[in-house]
Amino acid sequence: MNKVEITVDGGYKPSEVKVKVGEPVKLVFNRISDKGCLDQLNIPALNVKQQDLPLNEPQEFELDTSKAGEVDFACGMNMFKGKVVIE
Ligand SMILES: [Cu+2]
Repeated sequence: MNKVEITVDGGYKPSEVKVKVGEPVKLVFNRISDKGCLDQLNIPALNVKQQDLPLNEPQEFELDTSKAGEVDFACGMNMFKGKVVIE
């Protein structure tokens, strides 16, 4: 299982990630600062809604990479955005 780390620090770093179709991937969101309004996470495609991201406690989400496409994610208020491109 490949882990794709996304650091949450006043935004998503990186805000765009590419993975391969069929590659087993876990998204790991690690919030390291209180900047912005990024303490909650939405990943609609994974039914993740208003999920809390505790500071410095990486949260893992298994990604379905069986089909090409894009998986969007955003903060709890849908202000900060990012995406995973499956290709
Ligand atoms: Cu927000």
